[in-house]
Amino acid sequence: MRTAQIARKTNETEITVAVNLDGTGAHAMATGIGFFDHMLDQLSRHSLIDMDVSCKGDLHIDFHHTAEDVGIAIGQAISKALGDKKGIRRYASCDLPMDGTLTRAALDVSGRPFLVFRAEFSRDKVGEMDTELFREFFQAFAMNAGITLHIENFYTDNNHHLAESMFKAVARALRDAVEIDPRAADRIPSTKGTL
Ligand SMILES: [Mn+2]
Repeated sequence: MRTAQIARKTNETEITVAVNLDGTGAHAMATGIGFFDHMLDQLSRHSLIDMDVSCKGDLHIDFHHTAEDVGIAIGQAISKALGDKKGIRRYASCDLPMDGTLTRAALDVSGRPFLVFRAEFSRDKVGEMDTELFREFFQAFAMNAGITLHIENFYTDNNHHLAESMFKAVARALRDAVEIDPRAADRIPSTKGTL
């Protein structure tokens, strides 16, 4: 079973995450930030990775610690569930349109964490959430999942759709990249023999 659970507690946040890579996209999100929950719903739903995420964070300060630490914990859970990465497709990308917005996510489940993030919001917040925190989330996620992740927005006419297109594009690419390739199910997808 490609599943994992993470419990992470600091003076700033207390988080539990459970994932099943071979799920159906069943999820329960409780970060205390409505818009963030809405985005994480997309991440699970469109990756078909079951995700339970609970975070009690210091939201009275601001949303930074919660966004970053949830990214850390989800990344750790996915890395743990992947194990030795045997049989995965490894590379995937998705161009994701939402009305007048188009965003690409391309990723390599390589064990080499890296983030390229090219997107500019024209508002400081969507819902209650600071738009600068989406980069923080994906940075923490990529570093802890061990994924090379490129997110690029080509154009947008709506900040809600801009954020949502990122999460959906990453989700869809993640689904393809972590899926077992039946033609190579017993192999680790690297000529080095390890990822
Ligand atoms: Mn929406």
